Amino acid sequence: MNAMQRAGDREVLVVVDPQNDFCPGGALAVPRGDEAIAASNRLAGRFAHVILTQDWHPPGHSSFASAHPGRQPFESIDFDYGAQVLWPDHCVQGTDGAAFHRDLDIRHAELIIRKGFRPTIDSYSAFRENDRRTPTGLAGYLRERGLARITLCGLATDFCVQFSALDARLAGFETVVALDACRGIDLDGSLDRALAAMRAAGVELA
Ligand code: VGL
Ligand code: ZN
Repeated sequence: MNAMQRAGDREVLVVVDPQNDFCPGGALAVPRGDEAIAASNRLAGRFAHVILTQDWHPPGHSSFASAHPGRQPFESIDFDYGAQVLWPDHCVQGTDGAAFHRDLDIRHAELIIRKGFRPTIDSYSAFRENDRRTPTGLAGYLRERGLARITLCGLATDFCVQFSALDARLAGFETVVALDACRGIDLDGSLDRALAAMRAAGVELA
């Protein structure tokens, strides 16, 4: 789809985690994250079908460094299911930080997928939690709705957007990431690694 075209009926835009805590001033602010909100609003106008995801953690979630005495945010530790980065407390259920960004303006969004609500499992992907087993239900929803081509945007490019894009490919969907409507965290080169991994998996980077 080029810049001026409208998306077809089998296409869906998934806006990943457009929340206050991932924007400047928030608890886990992505540099220039607010630019992804404005760009997502514009992109959404071209899609008949839009889904939002919402990072939605209970207080004391296991992905929070504060739940692990002696650990600092952005350290990585081993969980049962593998390596897990520890984050500052963010997107706590019902808080202003977890709310959609005040400038997000996508009234026609049809579904909100919440993720990361299980106390002991983090979830970057909109499809599967970080244990790589627990489904969110999104793949089934898309199939039942006949939505076969997914465009992703939002926050953060190298975490939730990347994991969602790779899982979308694994589930057999055509997958596009609209990079101009994403912003990344970039921990130790994670942004470049994410772009390479998405390209290698057949994700179209637009
Ligand atoms: C995210 C870290 C922790 C994201 C969510 O939306 O990319 N990153 N929780
Ligand atoms: Zn989170």
